[in-house]
Amino acid sequence: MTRDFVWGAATSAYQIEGAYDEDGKGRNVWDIYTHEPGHIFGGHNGDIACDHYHRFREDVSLMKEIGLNAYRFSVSWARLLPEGTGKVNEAGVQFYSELIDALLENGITPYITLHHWDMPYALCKRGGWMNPESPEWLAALAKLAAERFSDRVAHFFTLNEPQCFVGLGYLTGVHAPGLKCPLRDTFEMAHNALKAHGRAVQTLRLYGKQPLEIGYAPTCSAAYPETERPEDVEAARRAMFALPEDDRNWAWNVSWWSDPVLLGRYPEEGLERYAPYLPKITEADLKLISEPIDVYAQNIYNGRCVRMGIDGQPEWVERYAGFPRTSNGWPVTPEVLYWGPKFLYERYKKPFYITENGMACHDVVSLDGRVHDPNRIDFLARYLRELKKAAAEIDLRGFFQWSLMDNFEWKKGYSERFGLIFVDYRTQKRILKDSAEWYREVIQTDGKNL
Ligand code: IFM
Repeated sequence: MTRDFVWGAATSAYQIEGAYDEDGKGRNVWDIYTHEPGHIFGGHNGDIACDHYHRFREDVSLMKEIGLNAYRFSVSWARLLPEGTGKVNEAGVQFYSELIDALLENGITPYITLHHWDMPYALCKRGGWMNPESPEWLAALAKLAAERFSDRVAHFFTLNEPQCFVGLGYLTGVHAPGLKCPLRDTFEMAHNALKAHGRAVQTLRLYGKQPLEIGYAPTCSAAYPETERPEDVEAARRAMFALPEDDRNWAWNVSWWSDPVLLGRYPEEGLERYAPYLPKITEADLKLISEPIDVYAQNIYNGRCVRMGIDGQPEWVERYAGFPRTSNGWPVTPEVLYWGPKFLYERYKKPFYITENGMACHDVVSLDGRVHDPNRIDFLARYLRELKKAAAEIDLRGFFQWSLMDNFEWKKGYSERFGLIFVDYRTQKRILKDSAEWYREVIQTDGKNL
């Protein structure tokens, strides 16, 4: 890795902060959704979560102990703007201000994500992403963040995984706000969310108090080739940017979410195939959506192996019985951290970050009082070796492990643990897992020990 490669870890507001109704915070869609019965494993919610709102100083000390260069966190929109726009909640501003100061005092660079799924409920009631004003709503949050934080924070991401907050929130309805909308509505929401990204970029630039590095962080399941034969590589490249076969799964694709942002146009194939569902898309919209950004990122956890079929079409390679999986059932496919960044960089030619990668394990506190997580160490070592190969070929800026600490894993509640830090939710006691100690060495040696 280059000397200035950024080694970090990531979290999001709803998943760790708790304090869901304290100090003037407004409700967001997750506060409402988790309080309705039947949605979340065990009836869990983020009311207290990791109580990071009250314990952030301890958490920053632990980040320092791990040796993190950087910490990526999201701001809770409704903590800053309880109604989504308008009146500012000064207590919320103060919380993030103190967090930022604590990070800087400990030599940890803050990276802010503006929106990680927790839209204020007041905005959801006004139609959420269906409302044509929604791009202006995100711009209001961006303005506040720029005005109040960008004197000390130079790195911002606009949206985290829009695939999920549109696809899971409004299409399959398994995430907040839990709606099953017609396909055409979800395409309109996606278009508005992309416009919101563009407005956030413009606003951050306008009000930023220093030159900012601004990026966008969608997610993907990457395709990787079965062999390095040029035909298989080409098959994987094509599969990586192809549209899902089933229109009901349309949100799970790379090109629809990234081509407009980085190339200034929706993919031609999608414009044809989705024509019956599409809102009016103007040149002005595309100009806004493709407002230049500095860096591009993806959250990549796994993917699928592809070969070129005898018919000249990419075909999926079946997984063998007993294929390695994480505790939440996701396949372990380290190759995605080489081929994913490489394919994305080839197409979009932007300096690149991995903004999330990591695994869920059923971690426990052992008799010796420690948390031994050899599976996570093995997982990260395999994935980071692949990323190191990519770093030798593309402009790769950093890696953020998901997650800094165990936290509220959406539909799965607290049943899945992704952290480098174990959290006992009964006592809020934190324990560094073995993987945190291991990650410290990776950071100290700049990946040479991988
Ligand atoms: O916990 C989530 C995160 O909020 C978004 N990306 C995937 C993670 C693991 O599911």
